[in-house]
Amino acid sequence: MTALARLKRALGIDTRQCDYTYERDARFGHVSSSRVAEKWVKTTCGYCSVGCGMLVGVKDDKAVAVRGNPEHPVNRGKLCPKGLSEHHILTAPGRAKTPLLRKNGTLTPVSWDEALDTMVERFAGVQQKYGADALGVVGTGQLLTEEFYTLGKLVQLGFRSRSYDGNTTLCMASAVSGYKLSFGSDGPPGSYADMETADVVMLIGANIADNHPILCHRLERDAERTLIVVDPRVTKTAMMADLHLAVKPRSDIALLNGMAHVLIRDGLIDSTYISQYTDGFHQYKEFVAEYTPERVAALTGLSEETIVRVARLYGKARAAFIGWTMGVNHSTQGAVTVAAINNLALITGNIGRAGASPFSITGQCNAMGTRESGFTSSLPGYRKFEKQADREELARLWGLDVERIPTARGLAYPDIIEAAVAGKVKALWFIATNPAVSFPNYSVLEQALRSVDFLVVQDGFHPTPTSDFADLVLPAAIWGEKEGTYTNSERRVSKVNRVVAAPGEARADFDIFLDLAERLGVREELYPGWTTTHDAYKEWQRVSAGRLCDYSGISWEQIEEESGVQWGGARLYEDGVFRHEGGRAKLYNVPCEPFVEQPTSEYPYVLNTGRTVEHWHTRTKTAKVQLLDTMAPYAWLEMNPVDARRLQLKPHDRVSVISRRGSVKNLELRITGIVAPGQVFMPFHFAETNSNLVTLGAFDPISREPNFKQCAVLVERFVTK
Ligand SMILES: Nc1nc2c(c(=O)[nH]1)N[C@H]1C(S)=C(S)[C@@H](COP(=O)(O)OP(=O)(O)OC[C@H]3O[C@@H](n4cnc5c(=O)[nH]c(N)nc54)[C@H](O)[C@@H]3O)O[C@H]1N2
Ligand SMILES: Nc1nc2c(c(=O)[nH]1)N[C@H]1C(S)=C(S)[C@@H](COP(=O)(O)OP(=O)(O)OC[C@H]3O[C@@H](n4cnc5c(=O)[nH]c(N)nc54)[C@H](O)[C@@H]3O)O[C@H]1N2
Ligand code: SF4
Ligand SMILES: [Mo]
Repeated sequence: MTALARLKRALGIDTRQCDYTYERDARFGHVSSSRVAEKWVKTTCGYCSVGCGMLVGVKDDKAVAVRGNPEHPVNRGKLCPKGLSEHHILTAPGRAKTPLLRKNGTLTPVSWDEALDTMVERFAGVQQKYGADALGVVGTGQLLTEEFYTLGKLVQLGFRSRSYDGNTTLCMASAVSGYKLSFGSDGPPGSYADMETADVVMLIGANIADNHPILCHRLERDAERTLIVVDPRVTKTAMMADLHLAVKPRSDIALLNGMAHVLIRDGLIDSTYISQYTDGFHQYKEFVAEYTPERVAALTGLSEETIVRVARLYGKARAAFIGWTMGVNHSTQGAVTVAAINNLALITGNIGRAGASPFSITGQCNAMGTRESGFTSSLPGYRKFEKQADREELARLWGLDVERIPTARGLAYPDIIEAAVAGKVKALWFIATNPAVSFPNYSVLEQALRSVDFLVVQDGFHPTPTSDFADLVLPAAIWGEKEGTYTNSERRVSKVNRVVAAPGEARADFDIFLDLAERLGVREELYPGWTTTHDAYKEWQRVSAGRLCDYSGISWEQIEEESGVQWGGARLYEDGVFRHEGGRAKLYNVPCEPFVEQPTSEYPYVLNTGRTVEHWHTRTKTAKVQLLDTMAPYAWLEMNPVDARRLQLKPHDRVSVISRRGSVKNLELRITGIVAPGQVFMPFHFAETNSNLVTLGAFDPISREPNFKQCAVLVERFVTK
């Protein structure tokens, strides 16, 4: 036994777990007794949608350590660097601790009473003058399900505004729309376990090694399984693959259609499944006939042999799994690319069986919770705004007049921003999102923030690049300071528990919402007798009963006992009954189109943006965790050696990235074969070198998701003036 293992055993720590705090201390030869926990609180990680179970060590009412929960079915005791250091976030500097109202140009501390009375009054003023939809509200995928459910009712039924959406439109909207197109409803059909069972796993635009690290354990090298990764970059995930397909940007649809062409040509389809459970095969077959390997090779940059080989691998698999993330969703063709993925699964019967699923890996810890309960792109419980029966059912469940329930979704996030610029939305309320860093084409966003009459930012931290613009800052409790549930990518509902008290006067978002309802005079009507998030959960159970996302049989107690319960069981659509009228899935003809802003001689490079393992989005949290921030303290630009040579640039040179919309100055250059010639990549995490100064305001016509992954840029040496 190693010294470290002995030390861990002496401290009562399971040696199979990797606990950063103790490992580091052990290396320095001492264990600080101030970090030895008195108790361990069971909870779920608050970063990504993998949804790892963890235990947070508490001493003297402070979070002092984190361990993976060995009993949790998702992570089996393991955690990634962000999870392992998550307790530090609960003592991080920079928290918002008191409400702040702008008075004579300065954000000034005020009481909660003054803050919320002012907010209700200013919103009412705007709505009386410009109409109910002049209030725009943008939520997040990072609250508790109980909070989303409460907020949706507050915005749509209390404030009566339909201009309501979430940062999830920057993220999962294309997956939601694609599932609706193919299957008639949102809802990822498979489970993580399917990645282990499948004999072919294809990941498209998903860099799980950086962004869902604990999922990598499902794909540990196995002679029985072929891992195919489709990504223009040689990511860490591509390096894990048996076959990496470095496709040209946005040629995924051509690849998928080309695979379908080969599958049909070579008889590798499941004709029984197609005829029993799908519509549209005849026209689809004619359509993909044009996607010959030769044509697809030209579109994707892959060889004809590779296209045929991948199609045959997929078609001959006993069970094949396709996972995707933002390399698919972040596109003006995101929703239809998802439909093209679903097409492949349907024609081969790779759905509703162990190992066989088209599977959108979600992003934020509770992106799923908001999709199901949020009241943004659909009514709670995946009900449809346009369906009379759905509205009537909800009205009955809520004891409300059916006229109160909107008959169509309101503006999506980018359209709320546009409406603010156009002077139609006159008040904005952002909850747990930081658009000044995360929204594309910053200059338009800034105009929106500056042109509204009243801007409220509700965040756990202040200042943030967005809260700097606010007229009112509401300080919120964050993960670790409140109780409720998150639902992960595989539909697993897990419990999130309170570890410590929120700092200063910060309050849980849930309590802020109820207080606002009280001031609006709708608390008893919308939330009868509610005091805790458990009350919200119990109502959500009743409202979701009988729906695809049915929580009615999943009690908090059961979730705690079983370390998470999947709604819908291990997989959906086992019976082949889909959610379209008539119960059949639909096949779509999806043409492959060039991306919106093609490179030119003036702007010759395609800029790709994304993530790195150490940081979370806009770094309001991870910049304050020293361990993470010292590993990746600033942004960089990846460029291929061929291009660097042409521009006479050397490694570590300082460069600027310039587009038609703006420029990012003074980035470190990394010269690397990770990116192909003609392409460059930068992370979007860093406010000080904000990639969204240059990105494009182009959105998917169906999902309204931004095209974050391709725009045309020029790269120049940065010179200090
Ligand atoms: N460490 C960390 N983990 C995270 C997050 C984080 O901020 N940090 N955020 C979470 C969230 S909200 C999300 S949504 C997920 C995102 O997880 P991912 O989607 O894995 O993250 P990205 O880096 O945005 O993009 C993934 C890949 O898409 C590729 N791509 C770009 N263009 C194309 C294309 O045309 N075709 C294909 N096939 N691929 C393309 C990029 O090269 C990139 O490697 O991560 C979650 N996990
Ligand atoms: N260029 C480019 N831009 C992108 C992307 C990209 O790949 N490229 N990815 C996009 C994607 S997929 C996403 S999901 C978005 C993410 O973009 P954002 O949503 O803007 O990112 P976060 O930094 O997670 O912002 C969450 C905010 O909520 C606060 N917060 C955390 N917990 C709580 C809480 O419990 N209550 C409250 N009230 N506040 C809380 C945090 O302090 C933080 O300020 O970025 C998008 N933007
Ligand atoms: S993989 Fe995701 S859920 Fe798991 S520890 Fe890391 S950030 Fe948390
Ligand atoms: Mo996301």
